[in-house]
Amino acid sequence: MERRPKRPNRKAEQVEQYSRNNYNKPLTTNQGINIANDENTLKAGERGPSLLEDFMMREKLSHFDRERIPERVVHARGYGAYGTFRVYESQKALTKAHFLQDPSMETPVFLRFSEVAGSKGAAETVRDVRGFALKFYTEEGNFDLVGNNIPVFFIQDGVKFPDLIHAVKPEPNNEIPQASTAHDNFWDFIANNEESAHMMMWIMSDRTIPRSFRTMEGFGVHTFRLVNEAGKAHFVKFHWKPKAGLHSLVWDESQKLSGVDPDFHRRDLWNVIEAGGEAIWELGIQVIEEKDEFSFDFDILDSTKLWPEEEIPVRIIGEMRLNRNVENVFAETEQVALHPGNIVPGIDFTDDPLLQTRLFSYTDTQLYRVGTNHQDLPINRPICPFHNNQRDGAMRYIVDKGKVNYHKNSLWNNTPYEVDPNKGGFVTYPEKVKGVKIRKTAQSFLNHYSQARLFWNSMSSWERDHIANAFSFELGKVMSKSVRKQMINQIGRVSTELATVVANQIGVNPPTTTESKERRISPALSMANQPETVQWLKVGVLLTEGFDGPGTKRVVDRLKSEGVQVEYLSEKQAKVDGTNQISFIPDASFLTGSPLLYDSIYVAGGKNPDAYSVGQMEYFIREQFVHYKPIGVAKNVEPILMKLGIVGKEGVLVNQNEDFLQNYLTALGKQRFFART
Ligand code: HDE
Repeated sequence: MERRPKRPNRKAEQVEQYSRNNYNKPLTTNQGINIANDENTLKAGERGPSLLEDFMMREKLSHFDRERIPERVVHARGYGAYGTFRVYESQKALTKAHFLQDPSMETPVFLRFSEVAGSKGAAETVRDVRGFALKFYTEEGNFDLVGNNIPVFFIQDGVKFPDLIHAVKPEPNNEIPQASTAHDNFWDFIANNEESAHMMMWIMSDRTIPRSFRTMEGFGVHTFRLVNEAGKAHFVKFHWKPKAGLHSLVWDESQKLSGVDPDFHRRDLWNVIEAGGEAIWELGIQVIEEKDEFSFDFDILDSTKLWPEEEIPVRIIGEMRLNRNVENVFAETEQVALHPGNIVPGIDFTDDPLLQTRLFSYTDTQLYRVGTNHQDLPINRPICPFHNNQRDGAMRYIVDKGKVNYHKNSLWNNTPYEVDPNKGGFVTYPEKVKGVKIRKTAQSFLNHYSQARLFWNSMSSWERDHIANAFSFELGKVMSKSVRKQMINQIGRVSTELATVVANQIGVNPPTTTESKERRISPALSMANQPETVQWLKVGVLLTEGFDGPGTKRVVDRLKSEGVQVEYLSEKQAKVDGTNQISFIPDASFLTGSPLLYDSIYVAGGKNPDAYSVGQMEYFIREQFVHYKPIGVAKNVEPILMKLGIVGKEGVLVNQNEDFLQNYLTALGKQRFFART
């Protein structure tokens, strides 16, 4: 086969060719003229007026005036990083996709995470679905897997997407609320579009307030096809399983974090990568044989349904590691043009009506948002050569040589030539289609409540509490009494118990609808019981003058040796001295730091701390406690625990014996103690 040569890190090398380093260079105009004075416009006399002939000022300002491109109509707030993907073993039996054949081959990737509803500058920890959009730069061209952190979607047919998004976004008359679904229009849409029932359960779960991009699952959502060399196809769903486990914030924390650090998620990813770490996911696939297309009690082409993992197991087939930050967020993350229609030989679409519409929308939006030649930009270029007769257009970058720009031709021996399918030319899977032209939802798409109920059945008790609270918050913000009532009836079709709790909370009558009869559970849907890991968790160590030097150092050293990120906090950002000549320089003061920024705190305290410091230690401990986080304190800080009435509570540990360090690490690994409720 005419496979292209293997070259790892080709994307990094490619982007480097287009990169520029301005450090220690003379300041020039875009025409290369050295600039002698960048602080004053050219004026007639010292006190003006300014002169139009000032080409330096004109160039600088008119470029500035055009610095923005339209933000994405959805997923405007996003953050990306580069990495690599490697398959564990050849998937030859399922697909001929080149990047899924050879375990020794690393395929460069770029991943953009995003929040759907908010504008480009919205806070990151809001309750929202997260985008999980990946570009694989394969040797056979770009494959984009543009997914979300939730496996199902609100609607079944893409023609309803503008309605959904209009309803989600701030209301048009007053542009309120920003980056939040807690308003009338959104819940009016949900109440009146029954197909959203399953998704509504997911978005009210903790999945929509992730702790970190690194602790989210990713899903391709749609059913795709994998096609092997012999032309045999299988239906497939793609899953990304985070190595750091699946973890979320709690609602109170996520709301406060929106103020304390609106960049909480990007800061986390950036810092971990800058510190030499990696964000790691495994790629899993669920596979269904073509002959089994109709063997399930849901339609496999319906994007509001998942394939229960207990019924159709997820096979882990590879690993992705994000390990390189971008150099320039605009040039790379903002201009990246992701598109679920970018596929490579061995992968193909299905008739999922949501996917089919997306195939139109993404090219269209990139043409508007980035421009005709968006594919030429460094972030979007394939790493393999690409040749065709497409020419010109705004901002054409490639200089195509020669006089032939059409197919077929004889002057250039009919090149660029079509590639034989046996040598890598893309052939669409020859799916048989037949039917009358019709605008209608398939009968098999009409059961909207079984899987919504399956999700509810599969939740642990604390997850159920969080869902009930989330509904109560969101619907409590709905002004229209009619929409509130409609929503209670809608939730009532999933669970009478849930609807009744929420109804009680928001002051409307219990549901009059009947709940789904589905009684199955799918343990894979619950976030409880995650593998315990402490790597990259962030612990804040609170110190005041005269803290126990050796004891604190022992704790810090052990945490660091386990891969925990440690930061010191104190009253001021100046050196704090402990006993035995041990001192630390705080990373933050009580003023610039916040308990919300840490997965746990260790309060070392000090000798006779002043009232302000004691108050701050109390505040940090209380916030950590109500957010269910593990807390470690030195023996002399125990009185604060007593005052707060939390001595001996789960995950609250005092450094008073040999076992403390191990117990504290175990508590850190558990991350949250929801039993405290
Ligand atoms: Fe998108 N979506 N979408 N979407 N989507 C966009 O493309 C659209 C859908 C998703 O980081 C837009 O470049 C339609 C499902 C992500 O750059 C736009 C429909 C899923 C991103 C668009 C859907 C997604 C987008 C806006 C219904 C999960 C961000 C800017 C048929 C599988 C990608 C852009 C990035 C972005 C249209 C539904 C995920 C307008 C019409 C389902 C992660 O083209």
